[in-house]
Amino acid sequence: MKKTIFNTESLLGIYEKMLLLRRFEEKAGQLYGMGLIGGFCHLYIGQEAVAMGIQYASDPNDAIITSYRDHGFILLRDVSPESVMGELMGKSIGCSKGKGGSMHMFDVQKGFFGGHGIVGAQVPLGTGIGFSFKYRNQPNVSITLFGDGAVNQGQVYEAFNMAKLWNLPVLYIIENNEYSMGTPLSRGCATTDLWRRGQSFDIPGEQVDGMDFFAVHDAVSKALENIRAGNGPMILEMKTYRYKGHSMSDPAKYRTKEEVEEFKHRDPIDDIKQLLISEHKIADELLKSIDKKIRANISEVVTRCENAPLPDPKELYTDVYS
Ligand SMILES: Cc1ncc(C[n+]2csc(CCOP(=O)(O)OP(=O)(O)O)c2C)c(N)n1
Ligand SMILES: [Mg+2]
Repeated sequence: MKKTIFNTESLLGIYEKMLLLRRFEEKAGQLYGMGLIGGFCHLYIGQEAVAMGIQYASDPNDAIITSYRDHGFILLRDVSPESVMGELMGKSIGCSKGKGGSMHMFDVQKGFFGGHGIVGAQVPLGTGIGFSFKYRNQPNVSITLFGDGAVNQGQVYEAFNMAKLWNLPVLYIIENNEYSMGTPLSRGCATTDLWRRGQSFDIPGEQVDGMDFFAVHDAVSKALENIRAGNGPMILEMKTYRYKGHSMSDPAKYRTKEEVEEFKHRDPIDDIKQLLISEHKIADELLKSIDKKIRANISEVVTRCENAPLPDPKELYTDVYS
């Protein structure tokens, strides 16, 4: 892959961001266990290369819309960890004023359109965002993410049809982490080459190693360029893996230890770390100090969130319709 286009400074920045996602999620899991986060909560641990590769390849004015596994995406849109953690903890300082929680993160000013709990529902919404870009002659792309469990939903194909018919600037990204809750891909999907799911609409697709930041960055950069040139929608299937269970209530006993270990050997953050050490001659001490700084920042964020107020009961009646 094109590792050479990244200099030491940019790689360090990428490493720091990916590690922030990882440590943030670990802390969220811990707080959930302590009862400080309630409701549903789905962690992004293991899949960081996908969000980071997309973020690095896209323009801040491109839109991102995804499922409930959304913490990493909103953090990478430069929404503050305090605003995201505050939302998880149901506090008024949260990005959705503490009323959305884990599955409903939002910051439209930063181009992040959620956080959606209904499997597949974000696909027509993301297609609509693509329509609005085209209608307003904006040169942007709607990056619409969904999981391997969403690919059999009818509304996905209704959206594909319209996107191709109207030549909309939408990049569909399937995060294929091999499981839909406890159901492995092959048990729920008649065809498992998900990148081919747009074929009958003439939407080109490609499979990408979603554990490799460089592969994701490369594929998304090319796809965005192609879509911006007016060539209509595309599909990228990211082969990725989640290290934790589906949600906080899932001990993930449906997977073998060996399978999980195999993917842990391909940890996307370790990959960048090894590259920094071996090719960019970065000292392990520097990387450790980055980790320490991230952990300390997150701890401070949590303290501030613990001290922040809950939403006012009157807020029950605001933001219900937009
Ligand atoms: C329409 C609908 N059906 C079922 C559910 C219950 N459900 C929540 S998550 C999920 C699995 C989705 O898996 P996938 O799309 O692969 O995403 P992942 O959790 O792996 O990121 C299901 C079936 C739901 N939220 N919405
Ligand atoms: Mg899945």
